[in-house]
Amino acid sequence: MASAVLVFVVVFSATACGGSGGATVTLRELRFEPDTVTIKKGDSVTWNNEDRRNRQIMSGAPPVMTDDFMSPVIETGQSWSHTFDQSGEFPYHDMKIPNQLGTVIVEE
Ligand SMILES: [Cu+2]
Repeated sequence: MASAVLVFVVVFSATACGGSGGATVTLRELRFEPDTVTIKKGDSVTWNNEDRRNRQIMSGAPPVMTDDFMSPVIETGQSWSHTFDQSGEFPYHDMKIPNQLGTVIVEE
């Protein structure tokens, strides 16, 4: 039991240290976790689908869609990343659950 926990911690911190930063959002039942992430310009956000259903991320907050980014359908267990090359505040939603909102804040 203790070794299983240790392996998990090692894998998790190795992932967090990879690349130049960025953030990870977990897609769970009816929510984004966390629903707001802050990154630096040039960093990426990765969405991991741990929900039972397929998900699809699109920029904008309905009814205002934007064309900043849109993922393909992300199946359960899959992930998708997007690199943000411009600073600003980017609201997004789930195409399957339009009232589910998140925000990516990209700092200069
Ligand atoms: Cu949409």
